[in-house]
Amino acid sequence: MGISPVIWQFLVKWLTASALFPREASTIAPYMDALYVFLVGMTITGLLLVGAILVTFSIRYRKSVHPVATQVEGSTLLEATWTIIPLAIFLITFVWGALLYFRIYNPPVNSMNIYIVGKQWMWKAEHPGGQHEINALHVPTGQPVQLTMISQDVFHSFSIPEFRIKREVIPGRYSTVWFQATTPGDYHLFCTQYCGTKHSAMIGTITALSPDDYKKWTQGSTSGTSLAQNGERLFASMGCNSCHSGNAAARGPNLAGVYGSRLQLTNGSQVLVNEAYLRDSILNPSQHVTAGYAPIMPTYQGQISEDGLIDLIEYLKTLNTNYRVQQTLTTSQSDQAAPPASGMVKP
Ligand code: HEC
Ligand SMILES: [Cu+2]
Repeated sequence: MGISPVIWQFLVKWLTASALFPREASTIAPYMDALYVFLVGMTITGLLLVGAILVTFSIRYRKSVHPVATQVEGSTLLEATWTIIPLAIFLITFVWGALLYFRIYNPPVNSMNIYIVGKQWMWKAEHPGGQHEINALHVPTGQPVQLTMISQDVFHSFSIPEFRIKREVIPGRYSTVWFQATTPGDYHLFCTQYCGTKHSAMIGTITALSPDDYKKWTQGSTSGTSLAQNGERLFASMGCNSCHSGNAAARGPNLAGVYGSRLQLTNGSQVLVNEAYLRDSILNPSQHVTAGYAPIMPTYQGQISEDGLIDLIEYLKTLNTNYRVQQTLTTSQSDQAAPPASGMVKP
């Protein structure tokens, strides 16, 4: 930035105080605003330049002074100047914008993950610890937070103006965005994609808390079971463990450690197993069959909600060893929650 920090701070204070600008409350906000001010500055400079030339020429070459027009031949220097300067400005803007884009869309590796499910007309937030919120989201300051978002119906868009973030929330596909809140406080959450009658009511409050307060909040508002624990129950009650028992003779692959691994598919390609892939392999198993297995897994399309899928995914992510599957298996057999499916291998 060419602007000195003092002028910059003054500018931001003035813009915020005059209610022209939302507060800057995330680490990315000053970077976004710098680019924005640069763009506005360039636009105003261009406007003033053209305006000044227009007025000067109208006075200088008015009819009473210049009754007969003089023919002017081209000037290479002039033409090169007015091509190269704007080109340079556009390229600077492009590179600047691209760098910022990569920064905004690549979450730091140490970020915590929260799920967001959008639907007509509300936002649901699901924390890994099992805290559920509606039209509200509590986050700690000083810690990168990644949101993994999906819509249950139409397109929505998740926007927190004070954090300068906004991302489409799409049916059938996870999209992500991240931020790091800097100042404790309450901030607006908007849906910025027209999504039906009560679109304007699809709003909420983001509460940024200091790390200590956040810890208190998570302890005070837990539902008792984490997402992974809910997923574990689903895994048993939906009969997933009849094929994914982890036994050598099981009909489905062992799912322990599958998250984050690279799978070889029957069609010869390789995939990285992330949240999106897990979701898709539950809904469209025949689309990408793991090498060495028959395409016998049934589709669960329409049988499980987005929340249920999130639970299952969080459960699968915890399966670093086969221990948990075996536990689930024994529990579900002992309380008869899921009668063993035909063809299930007896231990
Ligand atoms: C009838 C047996 C069967 C059932 C029931 C079943 N699966 Fe599968 N599953 C398979 C087989 C076989 C594969 C490997 C072939 C493929 O990718 O379709 C597989 C693949 C997968 C994969 C891809 C990862 C990998 O290692 O291939 C995931 C994730 C998965 N299943 C999760 C589930 C979940 C969650 C459930 C319950 C909602 C479930 N499965 C129910 C048989 C089954
Ligand atoms: Cu919406």
